[in-house]
Amino acid sequence: MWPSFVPGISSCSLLLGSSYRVNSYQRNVLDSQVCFSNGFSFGVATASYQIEGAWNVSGKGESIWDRLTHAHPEMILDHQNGDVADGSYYKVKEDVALMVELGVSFYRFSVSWPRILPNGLSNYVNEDGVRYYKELIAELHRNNITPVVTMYHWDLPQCLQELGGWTNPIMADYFVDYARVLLDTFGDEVRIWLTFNEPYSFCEDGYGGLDAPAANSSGFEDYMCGHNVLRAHGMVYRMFDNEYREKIGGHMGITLDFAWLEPATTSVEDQQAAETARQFYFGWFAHPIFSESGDYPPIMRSLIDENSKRQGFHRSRLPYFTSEEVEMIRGSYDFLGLNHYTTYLVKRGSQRLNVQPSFKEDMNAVRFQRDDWPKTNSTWLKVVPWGFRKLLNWVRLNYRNPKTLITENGVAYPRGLRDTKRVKFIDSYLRSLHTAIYQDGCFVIGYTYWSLLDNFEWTRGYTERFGLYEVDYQSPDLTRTAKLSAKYFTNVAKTGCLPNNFADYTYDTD
Ligand code: GBH
Repeated sequence: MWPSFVPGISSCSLLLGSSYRVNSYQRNVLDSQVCFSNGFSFGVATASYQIEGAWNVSGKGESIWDRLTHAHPEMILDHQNGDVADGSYYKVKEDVALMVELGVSFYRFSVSWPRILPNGLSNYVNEDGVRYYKELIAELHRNNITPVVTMYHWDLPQCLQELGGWTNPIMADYFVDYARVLLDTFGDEVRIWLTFNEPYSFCEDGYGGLDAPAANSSGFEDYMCGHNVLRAHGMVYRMFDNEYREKIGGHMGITLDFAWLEPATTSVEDQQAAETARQFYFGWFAHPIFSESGDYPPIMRSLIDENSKRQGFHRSRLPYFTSEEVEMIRGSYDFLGLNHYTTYLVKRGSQRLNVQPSFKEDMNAVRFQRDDWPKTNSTWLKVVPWGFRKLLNWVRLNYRNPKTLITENGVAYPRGLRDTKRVKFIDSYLRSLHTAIYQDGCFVIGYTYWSLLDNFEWTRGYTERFGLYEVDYQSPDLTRTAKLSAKYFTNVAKTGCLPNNFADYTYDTD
């Protein structure tokens, strides 16, 4: 799935002639049709806690999401949990068959740390956890689907949270031990690794907010979490580089989420506020790894240092890396995994939260969305396809055009198989992505739809459905049924082209 082409303006020519994928699936290719080049891959994604269920069977340990949903169901919108979820733990063949139907070339899933190491530590490996992921990986290979494996998609072993979780510096060492188990166990069959999914989300929402472990300590614990996660990522990447790459090959990256941040007005003040917000929301994790100079973004460093001082703290609330750590983390990637869903406008100003110091107060900028942007079934997600192109270009210009895999993009709408809105969402975002690649020269090698299946959406429970396949949570076998968007995505994945019209995908009644 790793193309040799280096995109640039000239790669526009790829749109003509020879690099069309021509197969029996392709109908009436017109010259104007929007096509991705041959090397470009399409896939789908999920995450362990959101789909597996089987939360306490066959030796699995408790995770921080098991704990939160059991102890505080009132903190989940529908008071539900991932105990059963989509039952994917029991449906390896069934789920992979859906991917075969879609014609995708890769599957991004995550490994549950407490399923492999029930207590979090590597002195005891749970063999049934190993068996499950081995079966899944083998079934993928049998069907020519490349596994893309995320080591950490938010389900920390509860035992490690008792030690402070990601706020404790020793967590980086324990993550290295866990990663070593994964590389030793699955390294021969997995070539593409992501260390973390969206550190911003789990540090800010988990340690700064009310996602598990719900530490709700923004401006302190979020920064500690980020610091240790960046160290953990760098350490695992260096271990991979020094001890595994030659033996087993492969590629390692990290997935960061980036909602595009557009200035609310053309005023210099708002332009600056938007750029500061980009450095806080995205640069916090991207700058130490992907920038030429490494370390935290200078604006983040100086604002948090100044604020901390003014607030009477003896030291900055944003920890400092040693110069060895800066070097270790700088450049610790083979590719960037990018999650993108939506866009916000930004203006200068305080949130006036009137509380303790916080991440949002530190940046002195406010983020909001326009009421006339199309709504979805997620309060935070409005449909703004042009933001996709803008953020990809910002990444290209700021981080020397890194090789990028879109590891998530998707949308939730109310239950229903005739999901024409989802078809339009995917189509419009893919058009924006296409322009970024073939007109602007952004180096993007693949696109992953979130998600294969409806699933447990964290604090939103089962109220938000992102799947190409609907899951019937009332049926005993958790029946999966293709939505219209699955049919659309099949066509895209198999031809590499976007259909010229939606005639096949829309209904008169819509
Ligand atoms: C992704 O994050 C996750 O990686 C994935 O697990 C998840 O299923 C998918 O989104 C869809 O939700 O509710 O107003 O507090 C995307 C980034 C960051 C978006 C946290 C939602 C919470 C906003 N997410 N954010 S709010």
